[in-house]
Amino acid sequence: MKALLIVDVQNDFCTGGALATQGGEEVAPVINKIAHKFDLVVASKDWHPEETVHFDKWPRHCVQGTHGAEFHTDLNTDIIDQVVEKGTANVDDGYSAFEATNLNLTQYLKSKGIDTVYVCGIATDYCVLSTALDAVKEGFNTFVIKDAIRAVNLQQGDADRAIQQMEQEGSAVILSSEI
Ligand code: VGL
Repeated sequence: MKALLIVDVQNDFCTGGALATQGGEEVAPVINKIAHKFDLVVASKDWHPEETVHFDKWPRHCVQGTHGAEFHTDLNTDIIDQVVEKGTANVDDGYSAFEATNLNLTQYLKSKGIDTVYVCGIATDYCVLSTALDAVKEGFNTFVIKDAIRAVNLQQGDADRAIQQMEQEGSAVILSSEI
């Protein structure tokens, strides 16, 4: 059984947002198109408190209950079975969807019989990276969908380095057309 893990397709990571990636919203139509191929669809939200050490490193973004923290309107939310919230603590970054605080993601996926996960969303070099690395560590067969991710790219090449690291640590990187 396989699950799609949609990471942080939220306004603040898309064009015009507080921490915009280039063309972040372009992942949405790709995700909408493939969602029916999965037994389960989980979407994470970066869901920060007003004050967090995370904002010492990053512009304020995805504050709980704000417009910036909502899913981008291009993402069809009808496809989502379960939303998970992460980054909710004020003492850490909470990049990975496996750090969700509203449920234990590993237990939830295993309870649904999921053994394989496909990771997509934003951002390639932070939350997608952490989620894919954790998925492998938690024992899931892990795929990353290369045309359904976008990077922050603080330094040129960050996206490529993240993809290389995901591959080195056990994820397979594929295109949505290969699913
Ligand atoms: C993210 C940078 C800061 C992400 C979150 O969703 O990848 N990146 N906070």
